[in-house]
Amino acid sequence: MLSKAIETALNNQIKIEAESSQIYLAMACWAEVKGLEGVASFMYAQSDEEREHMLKLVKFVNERGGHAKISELSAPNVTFTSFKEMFEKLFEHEVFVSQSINDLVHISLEERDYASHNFLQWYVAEQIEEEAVARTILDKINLIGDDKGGLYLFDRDIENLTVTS
Ligand code: OFO
Repeated sequence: MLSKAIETALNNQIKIEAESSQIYLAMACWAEVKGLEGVASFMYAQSDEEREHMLKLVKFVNERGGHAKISELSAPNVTFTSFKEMFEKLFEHEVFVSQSINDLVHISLEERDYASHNFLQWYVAEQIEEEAVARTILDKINLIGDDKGGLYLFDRDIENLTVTS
């Protein structure tokens, strides 16, 4: 059985994961209309994964005697000044999500909720991977700079970087 404090915190995370899915869907659309198919499919895949993260939490909350709340979401950014800016935003967002997961882990310990603590370890590991992928992409973008040929190759290769979960 979930305590009120952990249920509220998990519901907050459900909203964050849903918003992450929307944020990356908006990035996918921007990349697609700019003609970068590889980047777009990477972002569509990221968006799908965030929905999976959300659903995993929804089911956990409901199975543990809580009630998962599906709430209104903040609208994501839909335009970016450059691909670099878009991937910087993705990285910053993943760092924010990691912080939120850390806070949740902290609450689960305060509440002595070891089932939730155990469940959350999957998210801790996932965030390490997602931050690492985002960092690798940013390094590549910095290497490319303004080189159009480099951007073409980057767009072709990024699909191999999709995070698996
Ligand atoms: Fe990319 O973050 Fe979910 O967990």
